[in-house]
Amino acid sequence: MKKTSIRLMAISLLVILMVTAAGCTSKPAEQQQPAADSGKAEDANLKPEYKLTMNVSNETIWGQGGNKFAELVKEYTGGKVNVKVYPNAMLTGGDQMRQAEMVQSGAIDFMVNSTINIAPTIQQFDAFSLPFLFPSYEAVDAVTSSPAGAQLLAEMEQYNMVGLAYGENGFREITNNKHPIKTPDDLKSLKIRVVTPIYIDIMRALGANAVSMNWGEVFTALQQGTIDGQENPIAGVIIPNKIYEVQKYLTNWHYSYDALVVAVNKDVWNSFPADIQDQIKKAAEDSMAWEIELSRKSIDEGIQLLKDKGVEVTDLSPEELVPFKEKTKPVFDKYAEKVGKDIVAAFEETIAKAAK
Ligand code: X2X
Repeated sequence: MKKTSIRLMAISLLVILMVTAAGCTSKPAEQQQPAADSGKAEDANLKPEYKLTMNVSNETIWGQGGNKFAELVKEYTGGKVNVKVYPNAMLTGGDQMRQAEMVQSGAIDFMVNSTINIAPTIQQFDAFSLPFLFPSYEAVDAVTSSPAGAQLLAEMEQYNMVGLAYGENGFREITNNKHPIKTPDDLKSLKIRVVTPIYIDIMRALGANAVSMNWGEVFTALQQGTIDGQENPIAGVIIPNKIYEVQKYLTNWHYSYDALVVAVNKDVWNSFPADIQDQIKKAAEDSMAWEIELSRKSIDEGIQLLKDKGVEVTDLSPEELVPFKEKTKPVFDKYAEKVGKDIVAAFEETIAKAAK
């Protein structure tokens, strides 16, 4: 072996020894933390961006609420937590029922999601969808601010999520392109798009032909006549999505209420120091209070706009609603069983008290 090769080998060996030795002299943990601007070591755990999913566009009232939440999180945390809003269920490729599941797994950090879309993951949330359960906004508010409402949010922890606040998608009204709906008979054989099993059962109980479809496909399906109708809140969803361009008739029947929930993956939540948790919780509460107010104050204006656009609006009296309630009662009972009778009883009790 030549002298130069031996010298090279010796140098390599020395370099290896030096690198290994450097690796072994580890510094104390706190010295390894990158210096955070704020000087708080715990903030170093924050991610540069947190993903938030919602099913609808930024223009909907729900969408505006989601964006308000992101804005307030930034403001209240002094810019430390940056939530990026992904609308139109784009993070789940339009699959609206998978959003909650992805927050559960941690693939998505936050959601502003409706109880309809959460129910496939946490069945108890079907409690909100029970047909004709809520007679008024007062009843809704009584429930969301009741111990039973809080218990449902707390239930999310069993599914690796933390529920932060309720918002509002709204009372769901039905639209179609064939004729006014005044009695259950008018629904016979109409092809109505819905989302989850409880709604499929409700529509079938009323004689309609129910079709489950992701929201992102609904406008085109209505336009092309693949379906005759759909049901959604007027101000929150129907107007911002210009559903009036492809639907001639709307019936105000308030048959089902859809709440929103702001929630976060539990591991993400636990990664936040207590002060940031408080700020995020407050951002959820304040943004949703703002969103609920906007949703309600836009209804009258929304109905007027529909009429101006040529939609025939039908209001049903309490008497006219009776046959709809009767026909859907078996569906109510079936899902009350699935949801848990305790929750439903607590909801009903709260609603009865609110009516007094
Ligand atoms: O898909 C719907 O109908 C919508 C937009 O209301 C929900 O996400 C439940």
